[in-house]
Amino acid sequence: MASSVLSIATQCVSPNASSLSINETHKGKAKLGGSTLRFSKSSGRISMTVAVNVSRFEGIPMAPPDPILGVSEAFRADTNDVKLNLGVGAYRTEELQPYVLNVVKKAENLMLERGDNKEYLPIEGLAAFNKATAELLLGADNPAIKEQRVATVQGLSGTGSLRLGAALIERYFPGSKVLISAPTWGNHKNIFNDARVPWSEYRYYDPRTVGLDFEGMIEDIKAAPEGTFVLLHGCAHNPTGIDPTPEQWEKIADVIQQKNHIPFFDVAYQGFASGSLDEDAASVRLFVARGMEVLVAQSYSKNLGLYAERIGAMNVISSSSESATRVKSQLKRLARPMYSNPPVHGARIVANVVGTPILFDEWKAEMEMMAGRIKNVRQKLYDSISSKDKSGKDWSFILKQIGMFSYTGLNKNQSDNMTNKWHVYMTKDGRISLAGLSLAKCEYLADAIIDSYHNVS
Ligand code: PLA
Repeated sequence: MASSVLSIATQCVSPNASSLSINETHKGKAKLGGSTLRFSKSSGRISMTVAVNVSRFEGIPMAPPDPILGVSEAFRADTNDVKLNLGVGAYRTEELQPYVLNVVKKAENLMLERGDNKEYLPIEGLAAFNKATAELLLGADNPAIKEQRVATVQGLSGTGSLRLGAALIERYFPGSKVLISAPTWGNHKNIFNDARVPWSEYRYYDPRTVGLDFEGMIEDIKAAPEGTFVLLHGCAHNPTGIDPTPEQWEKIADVIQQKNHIPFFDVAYQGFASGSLDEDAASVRLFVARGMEVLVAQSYSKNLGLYAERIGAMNVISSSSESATRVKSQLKRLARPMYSNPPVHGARIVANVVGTPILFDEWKAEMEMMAGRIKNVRQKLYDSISSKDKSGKDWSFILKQIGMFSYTGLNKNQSDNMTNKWHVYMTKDGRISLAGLSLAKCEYLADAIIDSYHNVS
């Protein structure tokens, strides 16, 4: 335990008042309850201090629990058997168990057989991974790759890659703002705040239509000062599950191009929205095909189930290979003092899966299986709610949303009721992760939602 020193006496009236010898400098110590008295004396002056057990960190307040990962902590503490964790977006099997993809196990076996070493990676990460990840994102025959206009640096999954992108903006675009959707994944604001990049919001979700506020989105992007970074969810918008249509993406690209803005894509669910890697990357590819310069953060947490491996990438697609080379050098410069170089294990898994045709095909099948299971529970949840709820409320938005989540429209009190009464753990913005739901639990969840929606204001 650290002690802090409280000075209780600095001077004695007479040197003789002290029981300590006064002829020399003297230091002593005595116990008083839980505290320690320290004496020191020199030149006839005795000072006595008390070390009390008070932390030097007394001034640091308690942080609130994380709005998403804190939900998992609360879930773990609940001892009721009916509990259901629909907080974090992590895929579970129908038995509600975590799932390690078969292709991941196969890739890991390959790695063991080869006896890969544990040397440091270069600052930019594993070359085979960086190549694979850019190709997966843009398509292997994309001219931007052929012309070497893509700067790719392996990142610490989606979050770390976004953070690296934010650091690049902070350093080389001082004062520039990032526009983020309202609402968005909660951590986006933290990432830009911590990187000291100012941000504001553009309209995205319309609670009246439970759909996209497309007009509002376009107006807000138009109104932003030229050269603003616009953060876009590549697919499966989190938390709303509402994506622009291909026609709307074209219009979004038009405005961003007209205003000379810089699109910054967060691609955390490639393959998980539609089940197709190519379809889910269509938004990014559309911007790149127009010759626009684009930032893209990628994550393999969801589509390869590599949550804990922290594997992703930061890509900057530039208009020239020279500037891509310079940007890459600066991304490395930013990474070096932050975490030096990234971890190798997940990078090797991705490189092996993407680079081995048999594994690649198997991965696509497993991804379709996962996306399919989520679609099935989405349908079953909708069927259960709409057959049980006789109020006439239209629940069809559940079916219109895509990806891992359903944005239920439940407010904070109603979400609290879901947890406190029904042991259903979810974020307070009304988002539920369908990836954590089984067909067997849909009826129960439907009862919980109907009760919370109708009986709690
Ligand atoms: N971007 C978006 C839009 C996300 O939803 C998430 C994860 C990430 C990036 C980052 O994930 P990564 O760092 O693991 O690659 N969102 C989760 C988990 C699944 C979380 O909050 O960290 C979620 O429950 O929203």
